[in-house]
Order: sequence, then C-alpha cells, then structure tokens
Amino acid sequence: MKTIEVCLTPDLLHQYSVVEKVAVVVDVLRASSTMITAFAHGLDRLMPVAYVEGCLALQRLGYMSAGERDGAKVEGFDFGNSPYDVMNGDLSGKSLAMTTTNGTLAIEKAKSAKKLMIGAFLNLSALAERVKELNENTLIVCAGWKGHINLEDTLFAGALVSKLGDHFEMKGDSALAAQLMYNTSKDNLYEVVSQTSHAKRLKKLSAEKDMRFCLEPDKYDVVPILDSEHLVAQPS
Ligand code: 3SL
Repeated sequence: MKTIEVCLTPDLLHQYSVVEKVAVVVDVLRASSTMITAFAHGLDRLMPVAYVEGCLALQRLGYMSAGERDGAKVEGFDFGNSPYDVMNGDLSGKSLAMTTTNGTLAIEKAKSAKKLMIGAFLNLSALAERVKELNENTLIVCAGWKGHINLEDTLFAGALVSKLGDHFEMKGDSALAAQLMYNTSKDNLYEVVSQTSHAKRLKKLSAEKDMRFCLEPDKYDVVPILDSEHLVAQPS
C-alpha cells in the first residue's frame, strides 16, 4: 500500500523526500481556493510566482496578474487573492501570473515533486479521486503562515487523509493529528476556522465572505496540476 503523509509547514519540507512523491499543496485561505476557482471559471494556465517583481515581469509579457501582500491586492495587479475576484474577472482562456505570501511560496518549495497538484475544500473529492488513480506515495504540503503551521490547512489535510484512509497507509503522526482534528471539527468547520489567526486577519480585510466560500466542500471538480512551469486544469 502506498503512503500518505502531511507536512504541516513548508519549513519542514526538508524532512520529506518530496522528489519521490506526489505533492498536494494546500492554502485554504486563500491561495489554493482562488486558483481552483479561477480554473473552474475557464482559466487556461497559471504561473505561480514567489515574488511580486516576477509577477509584474510576466504582466508585461501579457499575463493577467493576481495576488496579495498582507492580504491586500498588490498595486498594479489585475486581481487580489479572492475567489470572488477571479470568478468575476473573465479569465476564460487567459494566462495568469500569481504571487501570494505563503501559497505560491509553498508551490515553489515543493515543485520538485513527481507530480504537484493543488487542493482545497472546494475540490476535495475530485482531488481525492485523482490521488487514488495516481496511487503513488503522497505528501500533503500545508502552506501554513510564514513558516508556522495553521489550523485551516491542517484541517484540510485531515479531510483528505480521511477520504484516502482505505487506500493509503497513513505515515507519521502529523497525518494522524490532522485527521483527528478534522474529525472533531468537521461538523462546525466555519466556527472552528473563525477562531484562527488568519480568519482574524481576513475579518480586518472584510474578507469574511471569502472564508465562508473557501470552506465549501466539493464546489468544483477541477484539479490544477503543475505541468512544467504552469499550473493547468487536470483533464478529467
Ligand atoms: O498566504 C497566502 O498565500 C494567502 O493566501 C494569504 S491571504 O489569504 O490572501 O491573506
């Protein structure tokens, strides 16, 4: 049986051999949720970029741009890091360059994986099906917050581990901890996530509605996957 592990923050990635694994990168609030929403609304490809300058350079080459610093849209970008921005942004058939504080950095750090996919509650079941089909040792990489763990990504990791429990062997206590946390929170996810430090940051940015949206399970069946430098929508 293949294994499933959880890396609770990209700062711990050196403890896992990501090159030998399928990586699922998650930043529930809000980067991976925004990416999934953009693809669900027709985005053609997305270049994740670690730094603002890289995004602006791609914008000059014709890409649309999206992302945040301190949660706010970066000056000169077309979109912020809200699912509502990209669903109303007519991104159909377009290329998007995106940079966020933790989400795109986590992708950058995990990109040597055998395959890299993007997960969030929004695509939970479709993603679980894809991971099952691939049937490789799998590592869930939580974006966390500036090197620290966060609860919302850990809860998502627990949800995915729960879905894959019969097909993969859980390896390491972080997978077990994530699953236990998810099991005690799943019936009141919004109330639990509302208590997190990032929820409090988002409230200050009036992005509470984003949070509610990002916690909706299985809204979309699209699974973004890294193909060379770009994320593309997984063909079904
Ligand atoms: O850290 C990130 O990558 C962002 O998702 C943070 S925020 O929700 O846009 O503030």
